[in-house]
Amino acid sequence: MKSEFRRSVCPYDCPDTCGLKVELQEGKVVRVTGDPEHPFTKGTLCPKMAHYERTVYSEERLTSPLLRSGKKGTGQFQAITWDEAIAHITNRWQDLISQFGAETILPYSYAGTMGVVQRNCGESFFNRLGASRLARTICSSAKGYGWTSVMGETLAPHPNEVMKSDLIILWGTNALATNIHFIHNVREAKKRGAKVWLIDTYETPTAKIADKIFCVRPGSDGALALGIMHILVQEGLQDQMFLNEYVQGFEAFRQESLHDFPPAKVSQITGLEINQIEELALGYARARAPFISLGSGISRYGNGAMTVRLITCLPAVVGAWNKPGGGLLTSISLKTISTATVIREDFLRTPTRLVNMNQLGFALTELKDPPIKSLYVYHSNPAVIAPDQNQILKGLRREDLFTVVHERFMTDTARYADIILPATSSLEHSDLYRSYGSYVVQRAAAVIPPLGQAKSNWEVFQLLAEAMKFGESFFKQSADDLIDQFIIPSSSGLSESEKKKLSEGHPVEVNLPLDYKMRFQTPSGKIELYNPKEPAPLPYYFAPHGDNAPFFLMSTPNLFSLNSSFNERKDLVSKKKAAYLLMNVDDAAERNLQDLQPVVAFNERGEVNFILKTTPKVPRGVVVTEGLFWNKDSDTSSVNALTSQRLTDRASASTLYDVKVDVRSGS
Ligand SMILES: Nc1nc2c(c(=O)[nH]1)N[C@H]1C(S)=C(S)[C@@H](COP(=O)(O)OP(=O)(O)OC[C@H]3O[C@@H](n4cnc5c(=O)[nH]c(N)nc54)[C@H](O)[C@@H]3O)O[C@H]1N2
Ligand SMILES: Nc1nc2c(c(=O)[nH]1)N[C@H]1C(S)=C(S)[C@@H](COP(=O)(O)OP(=O)(O)OC[C@H]3O[C@@H](n4cnc5c(=O)[nH]c(N)nc54)[C@H](O)[C@@H]3O)O[C@H]1N2
Ligand code: SF4
Ligand SMILES: [Mo]
Repeated sequence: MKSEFRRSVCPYDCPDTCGLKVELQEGKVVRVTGDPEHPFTKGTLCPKMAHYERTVYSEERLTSPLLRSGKKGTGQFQAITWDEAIAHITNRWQDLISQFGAETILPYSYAGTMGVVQRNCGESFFNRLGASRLARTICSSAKGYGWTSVMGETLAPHPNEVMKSDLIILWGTNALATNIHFIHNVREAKKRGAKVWLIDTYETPTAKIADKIFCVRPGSDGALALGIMHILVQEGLQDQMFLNEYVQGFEAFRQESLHDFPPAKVSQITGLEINQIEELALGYARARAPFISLGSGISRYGNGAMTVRLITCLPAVVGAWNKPGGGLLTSISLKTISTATVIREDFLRTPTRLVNMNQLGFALTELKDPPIKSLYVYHSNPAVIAPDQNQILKGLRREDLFTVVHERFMTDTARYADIILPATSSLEHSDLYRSYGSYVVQRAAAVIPPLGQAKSNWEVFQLLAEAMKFGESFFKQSADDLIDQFIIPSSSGLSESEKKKLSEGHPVEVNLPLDYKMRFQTPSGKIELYNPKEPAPLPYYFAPHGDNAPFFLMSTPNLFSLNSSFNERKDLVSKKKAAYLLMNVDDAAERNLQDLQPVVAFNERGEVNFILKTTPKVPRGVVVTEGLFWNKDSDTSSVNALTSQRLTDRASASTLYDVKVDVRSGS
């Protein structure tokens, strides 16, 4: 049979943003492979996307609008038409607005798709409506804040930079699962002689490629960074020339921040041996071009933004920025593709209240003046991914809450909807993708028509805008018109030939100035160890929140799922096997818990069932579960029943790993 090939892009929330080659036969997708032309991902995919067609054509896809016909949460629905669904939603909203005002409506979205149009376009609609606004801070806002407080808007290193490094520190990143193409570069550096060190709270799958592993106590990395700098400055190993020329406030930092963090104290806080801390410090200082890849895990604590700020000081102290292969990569943010084009803050007539997405449980059960009477969820699954699940479910069960969910699958959140709208997959709509792990941009057109009656996020907001009689011509434009607005203006920084390449669906890598790593875009033009705009101008260490319970709980990503996505795929779910809880062998023995027995992890917020796996790879006092599961088929809770709505020190981000539990035998 004759095949046709189309280019597309992986839409998921993953730093790699792989280029895809989609093979079609008679209009049907038969195979999805990596696009060898993609400059960063070069033709390989992770196991999830290697069979994307199974997700796209899954029997579990929602293909028609649905109206609830049973009790909330039971998943009983009947099919209705789009006209009926839109009329039902907008009539109900008109009623609620006249009684409570538009702030009674709360949108909830995150990163089901990362395309700049489909991901962000809903905000224009809700701004125009005057609904409550959502602070979208679940993922990495505290990490971004910490980096920016030292480096301002400085461009992040290109991911190829790491290939020139001789010492790579993977710090709080399980990159073998979450950033596999960066790991290709790390492997290349290893071939050229680089050493790889891993700093994490347990021996993650990424330990396989590390030469050394440093297991720290959760939330203590800020103290470790101070300890490393304390030692290297004491040994006179700082790059004084670099500090004099390019860094603001080193003397004050040395005296105020560093002097109180000698190795013995740092050992007590972090749980590392003194000689391990010395090894880290001397190894880092003596490396020709040390490179740190910093994950977001460390930032999801009550001290998360400060931890990142402290770690970001390290490359400045050894002058790593001035060396090919040196530096620190948190994430890449291409400012020239600005989401403001589709968010349309100018549509907001008066400032509306901001509700934090990490406090959805509170918002649905306790918020007043006005209370939330309607929730509109799109490309997110808060019943699984957001902290303090039990309070969220309590809110979702409210009979007086009118919930609309726009989804591809019957997720745990969709089961609580009054109305479900079927969503397209990324192969059924067009979008523009920028990456947070590379400098590649790519435009993708729809490859197949929508399945059943599925519609894209933008198409639904257009219908809602029309029914609400919004007159702005903005809402009349197609997704492709919106994409053009990112690309065509000169502010996009794209050349004519790049625009042409994009319009033809090819990946385009944005050019960086040769000396970009040394262009420090801060108010002072220097790296700001001392930042006068911060409430604490010099960074310092303080402890995370914790809880009154014996084990820190790490609920980290799994290679075979992406947040709560891909749970529709039996082939991938079976690879994850079950929701395991990993525990140190000695901790288990002390509690008479056996390998592979059912256990319950619990704290004041909830209880979750797991299968215990005893292992030496997890240190004492820590338990680990990898991957987020749907509750769908049982009435138990999943891991976020244990996490908390507490926020980070700055940027009001999530504290998903700053949580403690106890564990008992289950049945
Ligand atoms: N396969 C797969 N890929 C994914 C995802 C997925 O779910 N599955 N999720 C995607 C998303 S949304 C994101 S944001 C990125 C995340 O990717 P990264 O930000 O690179 O982080 P992760 O790989 O999630 O790893 C977090 C790590 O932090 C560690 N950690 C937790 N607390 C601490 C601490 O206090 N100190 C130290 N040193 N380490 C700590 C955890 O043990 C874990 O190994 O990955 C994306 N890619
Ligand atoms: N305990 C714990 N909780 C976590 C994390 C953790 O490490 N531990 N990670 C956190 C992180 S980093 C993140 S980023 C969040 C992610 O949280 P979410 O962004 O909510 O991610 P997903 O679970 O992937 O859910 C996305 C949903 O969008 C749907 N979808 C996909 N494409 C489209 C589309 O085009 N339109 C519509 N309408 N729907 C679509 C998918 O079917 C899927 O159900 O989770 C967080 N939650
Ligand atoms: S999930 Fe990440 S690694 Fe997998 S195909 Fe998508 S972008 Fe690539
Ligand atoms: Mo994330």
